[in-house]
This record gives sequence, C-alpha cells and structure tokens, in this order.
Amino acid sequence: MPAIFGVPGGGSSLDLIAAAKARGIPFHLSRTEAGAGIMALTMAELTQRPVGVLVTRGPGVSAAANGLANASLERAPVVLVADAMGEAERGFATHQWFDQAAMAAPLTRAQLCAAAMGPGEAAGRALSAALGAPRGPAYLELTGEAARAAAADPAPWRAPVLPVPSADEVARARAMLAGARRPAIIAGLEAATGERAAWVRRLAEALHAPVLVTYKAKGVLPDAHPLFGGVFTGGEAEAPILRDADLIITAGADPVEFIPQRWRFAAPVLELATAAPALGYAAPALRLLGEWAAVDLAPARAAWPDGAVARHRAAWLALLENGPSGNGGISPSAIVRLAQGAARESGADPRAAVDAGAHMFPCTSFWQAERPGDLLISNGLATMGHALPAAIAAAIHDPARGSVAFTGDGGLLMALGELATACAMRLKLVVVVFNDATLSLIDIKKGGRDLPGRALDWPEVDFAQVMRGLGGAAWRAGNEPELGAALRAAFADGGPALVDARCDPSSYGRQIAALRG
Ligand SMILES: Cc1ncc(C[n+]2csc(CCOP(=O)(O)OP(=O)(O)O)c2C)c(N)n1
Repeated sequence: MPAIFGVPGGGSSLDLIAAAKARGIPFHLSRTEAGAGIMALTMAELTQRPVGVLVTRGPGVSAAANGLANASLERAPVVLVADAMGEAERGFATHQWFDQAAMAAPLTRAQLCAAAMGPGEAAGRALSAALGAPRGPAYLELTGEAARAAAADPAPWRAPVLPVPSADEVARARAMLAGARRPAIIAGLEAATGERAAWVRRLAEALHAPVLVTYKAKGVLPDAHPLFGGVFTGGEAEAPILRDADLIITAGADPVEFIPQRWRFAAPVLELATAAPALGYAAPALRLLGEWAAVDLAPARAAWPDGAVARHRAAWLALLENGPSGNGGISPSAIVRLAQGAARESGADPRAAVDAGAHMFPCTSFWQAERPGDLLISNGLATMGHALPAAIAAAIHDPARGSVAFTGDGGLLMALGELATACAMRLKLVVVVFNDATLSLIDIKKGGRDLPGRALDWPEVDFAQVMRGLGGAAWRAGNEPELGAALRAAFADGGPALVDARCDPSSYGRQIAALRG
C-alpha cells in the first residue's frame, strides 16, 4: 500500500498509524475526512494500487461519505478503515454511534468487520473487493482491541485476474474492424494506465482512427497527437466526428463518465470493458469483457478523408473557446492557457487537478495532457472540493512534477482546510482560483426563475490573504498581464502557492449550451 490518509480518532486509528510506520507505509494527516478520501483515490489512480483511509467512528465515518462515494463512482480501490465500538463499550453504543456499515453499504463494494472474522481475513477480503472489476472502495470496521490483538497481516489475497476475451469474440471484433471505413475510438477511465493507453494508441495509429477521450482519460492519446479528436462527455460539441464514424469502439469507457443524455449515434458499437456496465447507453453490437488490452485486434487501415480529424478537432475547440475577457475579469480559457504557458516557461510539468464547476469546461478542453494521469478530476461523482486534495496527493506522489489545482471559489471554500495541509507539507503545488464570487455552473442554469439575492453568490473572498495566513505564497490578478506575472512567480516559487484570478463568467452559458446541445 503506497500510503494511508486520514483524520485519526482514539481507537484503532492510532494502532494503525503505528503499524503503518513499522511497515514503512507513510501516513498523511489531512484536515478533513472528505479530503483524505479524495487524496486516497487520487493516489490509487496514479499508482494503480489500493490506498488506505483511516477515520474515527461516528462523525469520522459520516464525514468520509463523500470520499467513499467519490471512490465508488471514480472506480478507485480505496480501503476505508473505521474505528468501531469495542466489546467493553457495546452496552453504551449510542454516543457517536450509528450503523456505520449500513451507511457505507451503497457506497462500497464490501463491508467487513474485523471483530467477526479477524483483522487479517477482513483486510484480505477488503483488498480483493476493492480490486475487483469495476474497482471501488471497501469498508473495514476495526476496533482498537482487534487491531492490537493480532499480528494483522492480511490473509493471503491477490488482485482478481481478469478473463481474456475468447478467440471467437476476438475474431468477430476483427471482422467488424475490417469492415469499417471510418472507425472512431472513445477511450475511458479504464484506459488511463500506461499499458492500456499504449494499446489504444497502437490501435488508433494502425487504424488511422481518431480517439476521443473522456475527462478521466485525458492524456491516453496526447492532445497534440494528430489523431486526437477531442473530449467525449456524451454531449453535442464532440458529436459531429462520431456521426461521421461508421464504427464506434469504446475502450474502457464506463457509463458513469457520460452525461445523462440519450446516445446520439447510429454507428454500431464495439465495447471493450473489464466488466459489463450496469447501465447501457448504447446496446453494443459486440462486447469484449475482461483484459481487453491483452487482445490483438490486428486492424485494417481505415479511410477517413484527409484532414477530417483536424477539421473536427478545430471545430470542437472553437465551440469551447470562452472568447476575450470582458470588463468583469479574465477569460476562463485564457486562465488555463496562461497557466500552462507559465508552467512550461519555468520548466515545470505539473499534473493538473480540476474541480467541479463551470471552469472545468475550459480546463478539460485547453489543458494539454500528454500521458494518462496528467489531468485529475472527479467525473462520475463530479464533486466540488476535489481539485485541491487531488493536487495534494499528486504532489506527494511525484514531488518533482508537483501539481496545479484549478478550482472555482465555491469549490475551494469547501476544501479550504486542505490548503493548510498543502502548506504544512511544503508541497510543490499551485492553486489557481477562478474567482467569480458565484456558483457559476448553477447560475447559468437558473433560467427565468426569480431567486432571492445571494442565493447563488457571495461577497468576493480574498484567497491570497487566506493563503498567506497559512504560510503559502499568493498573488491576486485582475487582468491577463497581472495573471501571467503571478503564474510565472507561483511556478518559480516551487512551494505551495496560490493565484487568485478574477474570472469573467459571462461566456459560460454559451459554452455549456454548445457543449451539451
Ligand atoms: C459537493 C458538491 N456540492 C454541490 C455540487 C453542485 N455544483 C456543481 S458545480 C457548482 C458550482 C461550483 O461553483 P464554483 O466552485 O465557484 O465554480 P464555478 O461554477 O463558478 O466555476 C455546484 C454548486 C457539487 N457538484 N458538489
């Protein structure tokens, strides 16, 4: 296990922290349980290994619910270890106590109780459940007594081995590819590993087929690759290229990644996935289940007209553009471009973490990713408060690269405690706040409703002052030249830094209409 994150209580947490130290597993103290969950799922995504979260009983578990839901819908193997009532306390099980396993049930793949089966057995089962297909969190209840009683090495366990699609299925898939003249690939979250991304790239290049990536699969094919077709959410902006396709191959795309709208495409679908998805958007003509990247599809070369992919990509990017800044602040797409430019200028290659909100549209479109894991986002749950803890985990995982967190002011206010975590750990991390003093993604949906004042906005917060108070470096920027200078200084700083960018939200409404149709 690469790390454990959490906020300890008095019971099993302290024994676990001591045991982790004895085994050389780092424990990172977060400021919130929700933040710990997001840090753990991010570390799990980056390492492809299970990561632990420890919390106290009662409020520790209820506060961790968002992290569990996030790990569940982002398909990340996280094991939450919660303290529980020991034998001697059972008769008093009211104070700080509720049925924790029942709360965790809809959010986790398994709920294990160490007192019932022994901590080794419970840990082994939790790890196996978390790594099953699709991956996800497991819940493990551990009393202090149980933690101290046993030499609690996990019972023998191993990651479930995925089946390989049958020779007959592979032959049928090859026949579909051979008959297609304009195949297109949608790469999803399962493709965001080094090996599967390389497989997708080989297939795309052999076929000469465009690749669209979901938010979670940014970097599976680099944005700068000539076959990069855009970002797939299930909306309208990227639909033209798929309407021109005569075969759609979904490579590890999970329906949890798509917006809840009808499937818009008539072309047959060849679905590659580790497990049968619970919800079908499109009934696939053929489904290969298991370790799809182990299959050799020996493709024939397709025949997209010359320049077609580049034209589609340019049209998609033009639709997403926020346009020039208005008087009210800086254009959101300019914020993203200036940030990447400043990072490159200072020789930095940070991973980018993106929050939920209107600002995520320019971030996911204009941040150029080269490898899987270059862009980190909560998409299945799409929770606010994700970017900062995700950026913290990325900077811990890879201190040389560090990270940048793109967040709305609303999302940052939800994760503010974790700014203290980043500052205390002196992480190489730059927080860029799209500060528009509004819940913009909700504001653009309000239509003609007559809402009371301050229903969706608040007085502007000076995040630079907050950051300085926590010991980090910080700048405020009201226009593009100020922002460029602030970003260059922030990336050159090399420690925790924050740039509070006054953002012009006026183009978001048009942008989301173009995106979703
Ligand atoms: C925890 C959580 N609460 C509420 C929402 C619903 N929601 C999605 S975006 C959004 C507004 C985000 O505002 P902000 O962080 O300022 O970003 P902006 O939209 O202004 O870019 C809200 C309330 C959510 N996704 N997650």
